[in-house]
Amino acid sequence: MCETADTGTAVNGVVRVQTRGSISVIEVDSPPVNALSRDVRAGVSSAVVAANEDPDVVALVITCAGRTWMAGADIKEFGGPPLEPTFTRMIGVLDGSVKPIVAAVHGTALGGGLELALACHHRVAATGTVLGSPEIKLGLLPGAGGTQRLPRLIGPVAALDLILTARNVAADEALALGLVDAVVPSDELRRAAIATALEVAASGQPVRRVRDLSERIAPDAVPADLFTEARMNLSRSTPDLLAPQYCIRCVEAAVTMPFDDGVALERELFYELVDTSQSRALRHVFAAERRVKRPPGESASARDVQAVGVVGAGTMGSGIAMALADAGYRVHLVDSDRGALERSDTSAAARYQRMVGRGELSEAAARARRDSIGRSEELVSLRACDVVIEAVVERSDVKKALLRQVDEVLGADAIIASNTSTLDLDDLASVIGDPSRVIGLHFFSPAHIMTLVEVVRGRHTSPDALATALDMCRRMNKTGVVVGVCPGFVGNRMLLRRTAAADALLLQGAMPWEIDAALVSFGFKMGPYQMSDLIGLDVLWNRETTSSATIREVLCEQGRFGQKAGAGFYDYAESRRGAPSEQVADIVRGFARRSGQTQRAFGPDEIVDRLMAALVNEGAKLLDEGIATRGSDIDVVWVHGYGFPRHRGGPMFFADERGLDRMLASVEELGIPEQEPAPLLTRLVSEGGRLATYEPGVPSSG
Ligand code: T1G
Repeated sequence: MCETADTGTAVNGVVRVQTRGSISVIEVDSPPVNALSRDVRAGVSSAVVAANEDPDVVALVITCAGRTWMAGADIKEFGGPPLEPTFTRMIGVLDGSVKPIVAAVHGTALGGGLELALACHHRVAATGTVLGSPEIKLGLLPGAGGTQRLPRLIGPVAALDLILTARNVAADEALALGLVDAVVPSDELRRAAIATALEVAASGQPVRRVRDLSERIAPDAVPADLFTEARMNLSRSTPDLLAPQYCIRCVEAAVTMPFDDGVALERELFYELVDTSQSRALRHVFAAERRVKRPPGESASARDVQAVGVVGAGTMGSGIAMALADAGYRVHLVDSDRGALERSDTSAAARYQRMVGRGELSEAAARARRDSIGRSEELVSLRACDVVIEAVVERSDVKKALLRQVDEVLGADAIIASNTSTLDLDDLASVIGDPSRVIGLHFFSPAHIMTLVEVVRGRHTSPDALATALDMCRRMNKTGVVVGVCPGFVGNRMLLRRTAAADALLLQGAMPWEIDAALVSFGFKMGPYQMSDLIGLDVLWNRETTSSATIREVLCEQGRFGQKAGAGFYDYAESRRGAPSEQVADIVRGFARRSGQTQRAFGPDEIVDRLMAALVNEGAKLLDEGIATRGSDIDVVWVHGYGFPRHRGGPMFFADERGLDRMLASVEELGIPEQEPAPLLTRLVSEGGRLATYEPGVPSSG
């Protein structure tokens, strides 16, 4: 951490300057992450100019107070007009400095923060610092000279790697790359930066501007196929994303054009990206993911949770136990079936060994992780737990009986969570003496991998139980979204509507593979029928009562249970990916004919409209009912729980982009009785409102 200067002259509300002998120490103090807002840019620019005009100053140090060096541009400024001084102007001031500037970097030096450091002449980093160019995660590119300076400092190969992977580089790798000149203990950072500034000034050498470096970008230093290769990789990995392609153009310009021309191209392409739907969608998701940490309603402090119990050592329970162990909790996994406990331990051990093999864990850490999950057949072992999560079979009678037992075993203030995905949490809570300690934690399978958790707030759930659940999600590196109680909560209730809309299209002339293809080209990893084959068509099928009433029933009656049976909606005999099946086509056509509906072809755009309309309409109903509290929460649920492509922003953001009037028209074409238009959707269409920014009680920006 950077100690905060105890004195100094305020340049403005977020930048102050302290003179240490002949060194001007410029300190940015703009919590929480010293984002490069207009005021920060103005303060730094003025301080650098003043130091250059001060005859007593021989060199400058730029440093930050608080947890981190500047973590990038202020994302809240995007979408509006560029505010003076722009990044270009601020970087130009640093470029114009005739006195050496040393950046004293700590925390997360990201995006524009890294670019500011690159415009300094030397960089000293504290141990533990990470540096990176995450702009493509926001659908952008490093727009303050980063695409031109990085190649000159660390070479175009490393520069492309950093920019296209958006990964964080640890301090020691940064030192090896030449991104920083020294790494020092945190508590010596300011002193070391000042010493560097004095040393460089005393050398009498001209300032070493990164923009003037040329060795790393000399033609013979650049692999001939670097950019062709990079473009080919993108065409395979993220063909739809614009920002990575624009980044390649800029880095290529760094090795083919003069510096200023490269900066001009970078700026032109940056402003082009800022206005794209992809960047607005990615920035929307970024902000929405942070908003979900602050649910509306009474706030409370999270309790200190050390030991967590999990009841049920099946797939979900074991996954939850591993997710908790990964987060450093002591875990007590209970199951009356010793075989289930042993299988759970075996799969955990295998997973940790795989992580050791991948270099993600040391042997010792893997052993400690495995040992942090205690296993027992006795509920009494839960006594010392601060939280207990039940993940037993999805039957109300079984869950209620268990919850009664758990209630007797636990301490009075332990929190009791249910992982139910379909049952009424309030009904389950009714068997607990104090229902305020009951909450839902709907993990998604596999629980140790999927990032979404629907945090179900019951009628009596206390604010501190809610805060504790959200804090646990944060510790598990998961995204907890608070939802209300209803069948399927938010995600699955919307998914059911999308499935119904897809099935309705089958009766009007579409084929399963056409529907899947439309969603895959939209950006999903798979469509509804590919997902059904993966999960298994027989999951909800009843052998006793089946009566060939639906396409799924007929497929199950023919043993076409999906991938596991070698056939489902698709045939898997020839290819693992599955091939359209003539047999299934005949079944679909038969049902369509008997439905008496007009048959016609559907293009991908119309298929997407219909399925999105079903999603969005149900989302609007969830908002109307208060089950979801923000439109952007629903987007987070779908991006994190259902593979909604991030660069599309989530269903609500997508609907706004497509046009709510067009969505409403598609809802009306669904022709599904229980999917009549949601009142909120109709109202927002008439008011010109937006779903993605909708929050009851908060004016929805048009
Ligand atoms: N601008 C404004 N606010 C930001 C911010 C940013 N860049 N980054 C974080 N915040 C807020 C965030 O909204 C939250 O506020 C609080 O800080 C803590 O964030 C010109 C164009 C830095 C690793 O992409 O990756 O520079 O909601 O909960 O988990 O070429 O925030 O509490 O009120 O995430 O400890 C490039 C984005 C921008 C970095 C900290 N930079 N931020 O993680 O805390 S584009 C980024 C992060 C750019 C240049 C280009 C993370 C973090 P609140 P948090 P965290």
